[in-house]
Amino acid sequence: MGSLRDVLVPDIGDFKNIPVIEVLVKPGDTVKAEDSLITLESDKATMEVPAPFAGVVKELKIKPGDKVSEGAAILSIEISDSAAAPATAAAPAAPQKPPAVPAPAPVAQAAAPAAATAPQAAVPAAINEEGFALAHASPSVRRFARELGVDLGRVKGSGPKERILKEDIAGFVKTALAQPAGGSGGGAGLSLGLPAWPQVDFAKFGPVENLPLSRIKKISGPFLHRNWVSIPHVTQNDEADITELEAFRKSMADEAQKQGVKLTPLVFVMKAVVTALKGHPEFNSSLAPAGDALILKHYYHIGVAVDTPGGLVVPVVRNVDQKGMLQLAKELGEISAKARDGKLVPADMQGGTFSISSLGGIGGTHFTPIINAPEVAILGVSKSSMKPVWKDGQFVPRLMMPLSLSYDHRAVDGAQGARFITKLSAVLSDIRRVLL
Ligand code: CAO
Repeated sequence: MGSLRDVLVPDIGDFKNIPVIEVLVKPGDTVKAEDSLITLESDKATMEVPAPFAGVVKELKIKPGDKVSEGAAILSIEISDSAAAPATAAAPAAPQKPPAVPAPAPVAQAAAPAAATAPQAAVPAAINEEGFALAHASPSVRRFARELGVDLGRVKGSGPKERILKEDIAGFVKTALAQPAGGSGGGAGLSLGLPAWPQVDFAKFGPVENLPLSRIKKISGPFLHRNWVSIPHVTQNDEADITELEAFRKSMADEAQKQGVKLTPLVFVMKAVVTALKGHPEFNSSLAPAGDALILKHYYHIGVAVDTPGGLVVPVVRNVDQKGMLQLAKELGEISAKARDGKLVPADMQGGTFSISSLGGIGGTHFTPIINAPEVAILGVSKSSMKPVWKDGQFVPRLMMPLSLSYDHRAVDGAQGARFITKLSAVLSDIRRVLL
């Protein structure tokens, strides 16, 4: 049987009646000298009271919310007789400074310079020191955050006055780990060093309603996010003069209809894209896993973004180079109907080498399509409109189709991007070029 000793609140400077915000131990816990026992928090600082000696916690004499000053008994610790030093054997009856109490470590809560935070070993690069220093958290919570490499500046506190608790850090890490690669919102912040996602109670500002994301959106969102943040996109815009093409398309409409297909501008764009890809094979490629080579593909499978009631899907039309316009129109009609009916199987969406996203049937001018990895480029098509174009010394009305080419700058240089879109425009301006 060892001896019981009270641990008292040590000299904490001029502070009096400081609230206890955390009790970090419970009866039965074995503590080592300098292990944190409780956390006190004044208006200006948060500090932890460490154990002055090792032993087993017997009885707590305070609870969170109590207010304490120097000399107040915090808890009693049983020290084994062999461990007790003769000079400190008797527990003081009256408040006094406990023997050999290490000074509590205050942590400033505002405007603290980064260097004010104590433990600096192995700080993960993603931690923003300034945000970490300013975060409202006790030293033990700070230590815990350091151990896990969590930037406190990005954790929302659920304690009183939004103080960050251990559970908040655990929750933050769990959320981040639950994110697919790249994550979303706050999760991505963990790996990208971004500030936490704003947590706003929108209902405070007006009526709101919760609309769950569709299954497709839930699945595709993280992939879109990954592609957007991990591929250095460049979007090159242009306008193709499709006046002649449109005249030809309209002249073919009846014939197409007789065959039960709808010959839309997109079919011509698909064919023109393949001609441009053949002249610029790096656009029909993927980066090798090591990032040191392009895998050029000698087949032309074009993914087409289809807007369905459930969300966006990208089925693939295969061997576009080997098919005529009417055949492509038929396949496009079939695959987009299958997509809208929610009947696509994974194989329908695999093996694409380049994608097209056409919003031409809806409207808008240019937009930035997101590359469909592991492809390296995607073409966005917007709604054609009549425009005055300067030609042969005068303005003439021409039907112009807006094009937006996003490409992965790791795989394709800007000059190549400009050449590709110029070639594509030229082919669309004179569709006979697909024959060359
Ligand atoms: N300029 C002007 N009109 C165009 C056009 C363009 N660039 N592209 C199509 N049109 C016209 C068509 O000629 C058709 O006109 P009519 O009804 O008068 O014949 C109309 O727009 C509708 O075309 P469509 O949508 O039926 O056919 P499509 O071949 O152009 O496109 C498909 C097929 C499946 C790609 C399309 O229906 C679709 O889903 N588009 C949306 C794709 C999308 O959401 N992309 C965004 C991805 S990023 O979130």
